[in-house]
Amino acid sequence: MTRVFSGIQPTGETHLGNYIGAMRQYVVDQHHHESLYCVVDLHAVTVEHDPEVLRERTLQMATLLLAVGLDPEVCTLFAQSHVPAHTQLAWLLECTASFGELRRMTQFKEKTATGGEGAARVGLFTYPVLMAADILLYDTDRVPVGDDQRQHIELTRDLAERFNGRYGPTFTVPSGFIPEVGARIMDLQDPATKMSKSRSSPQGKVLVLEDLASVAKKIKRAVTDAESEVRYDPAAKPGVSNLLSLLAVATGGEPAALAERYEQYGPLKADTAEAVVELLRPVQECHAELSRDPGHVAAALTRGAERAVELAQPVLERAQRAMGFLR
Ligand code: AQP
Repeated sequence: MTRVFSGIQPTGETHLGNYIGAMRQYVVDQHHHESLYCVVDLHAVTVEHDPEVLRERTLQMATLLLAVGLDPEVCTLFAQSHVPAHTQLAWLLECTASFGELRRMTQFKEKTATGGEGAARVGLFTYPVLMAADILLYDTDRVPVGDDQRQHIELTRDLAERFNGRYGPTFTVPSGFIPEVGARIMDLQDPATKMSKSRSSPQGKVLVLEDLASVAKKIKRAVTDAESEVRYDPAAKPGVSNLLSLLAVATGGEPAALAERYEQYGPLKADTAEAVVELLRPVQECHAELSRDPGHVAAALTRGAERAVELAQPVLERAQRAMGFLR
């Protein structure tokens, strides 16, 4: 059976891009493949953080994953730091990766653009290797992610192939699964850039748990362009195309076909706002219910970690033996 793995950080507040680009795929995949989903809390400490907030957000992210539809009886949901094999394998892979290839990671360049490299934590530089370990540890075939993760998936594949070439067949070489529509939800105020937890302004991003009246308002105020033609053309018309993508995801349609139904931006914005509100409403209702019982979520994470350890340990030991460690 195909094995699926994906991770999501408990940093910032989860936005529509995270939901549409990643979480939505998780919910579908869990019913078709053996699926593991991980709240990657170790990745959250590559930048400054508050320990109490990290604890809260790890539980909140797990709660949200259950609210969007993950079923812990069907998939394995766990916190990364509960499975020590992630950091153990990361070291073996750090000794497989080269400085030059990590230096080329665009996210490192972007995230150090303002503060400079000198002050950046070493973990911010090496986290793509930890991400490769997260994935390779489960003999993963398929990794559902948004478009911004392409480079990380390529690195993971390169490291798996290099390790297998040097030390003998050890890792499954995974493929990224990037959805055709919604893989890159754009900032509502700056549609040339992706919706981002850290870089979008409050008006540029819609949060999954945001007040629904505010969601509708933000979508109705989304930046479009000076023309009036409704056409799906992400390069030439990023704002309008972003609205069409949101509408398509929320209604199950196809962006180019939906464009033909509109002659003006106003009705497109109104329909998109309504559709996104209805997409988020059941998630918010379920989240409110689950939040009343944090013990249930914590127990699901504990059970998930037990299962993850069972799967990860043999793969870690396989890699350790291949690399020459006494086992
Ligand atoms: N705008 C987006 N459109 C579609 N998918 C997106 N993802 C992120 N932004 C978009 C996908 O969400 C998943 C979670 O990624 P993560 O845990 O690495 O999230 P993050 O980095 O904390 O979130 P952001 O918004 O990407 O934060 P910034 O920009 O601050 O680093 C991934 O599958 C990702 O592709």
